[in-house]
Amino acid sequence: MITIKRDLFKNIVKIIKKYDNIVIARHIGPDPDAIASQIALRDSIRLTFPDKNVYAIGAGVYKFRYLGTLDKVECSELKNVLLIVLDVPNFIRVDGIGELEYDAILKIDHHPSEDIIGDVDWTDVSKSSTCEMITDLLLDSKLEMDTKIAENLFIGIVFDSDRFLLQNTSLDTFNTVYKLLTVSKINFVPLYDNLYNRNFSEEKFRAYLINNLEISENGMGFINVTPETLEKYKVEATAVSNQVNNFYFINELICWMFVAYDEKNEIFKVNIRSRGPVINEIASNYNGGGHKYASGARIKNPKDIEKLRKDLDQACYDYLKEQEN
Ligand SMILES: [Mn+2]
Repeated sequence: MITIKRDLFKNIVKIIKKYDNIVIARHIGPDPDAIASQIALRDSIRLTFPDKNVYAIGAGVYKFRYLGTLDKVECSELKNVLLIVLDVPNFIRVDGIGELEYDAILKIDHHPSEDIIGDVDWTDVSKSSTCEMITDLLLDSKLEMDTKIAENLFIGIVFDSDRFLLQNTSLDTFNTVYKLLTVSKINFVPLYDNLYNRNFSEEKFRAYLINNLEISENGMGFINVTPETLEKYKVEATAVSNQVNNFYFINELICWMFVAYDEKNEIFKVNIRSRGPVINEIASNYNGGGHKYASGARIKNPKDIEKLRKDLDQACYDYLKEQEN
């Protein structure tokens, strides 16, 4: 096992070494794991190989600006590019590579694999986060790490594992974090401020969700938040997805589906979490996917929202029946 990993890390460093132009991309609608892994790996490659041009691309998110700045680069002008894809398994959800011509792909991801297959490919669904994987890589290869890189990696792991609460947290996660903290000596408690500080308006919005969530007798929670409601609570559509992890450990909820209409892209954004049935296969029928118990979907037709809701309710029903036996 250890040798396999050593070979893998060697191959990752080898392909990075081979290219002078490197573009690092991740998924649309990024979360802290996506952006932190991207910026941490970019900064590490820059630190290790100062002569390389390394860019972290994709739309920036204002509230994650503490992680660092992304690069504005004219992709169509780059030649001989290594594309590094992080935290996303399918081309359709990669942000900002439309104009890019690349010669090879290095993929590092913890989602079930889809159509992106890297020339060097490290896909491991047992990992809590892409940041956990990048941490392993940096700790066990010649790629360098400084304080800011370590802080970003820590934030990404904490976010994606929801403070080590979620099922994706493993002994490996703790082992990696232990090593990360030991080597980097970062002061990690203050880092929680950026992740968890919020406005009171968001808490009021959470109260709205709690008061208006419909729960079926099978333990399926559902809410469709209208643009008017978002306006009333002075929150963005992203506030809906930000809240979805706050509904774990509620006895009456097995699975929950939050919907918000994204006016800019004219699409319903759906976030699903489960403590019972596997949901990513169901989500994949609705232009979605993700992890076994944490998935999303992007839906055009409102009728599909009801269909998906029914499918998830049925999955909860089946799950409960199975538990009885
Ligand atoms: Mn992730």
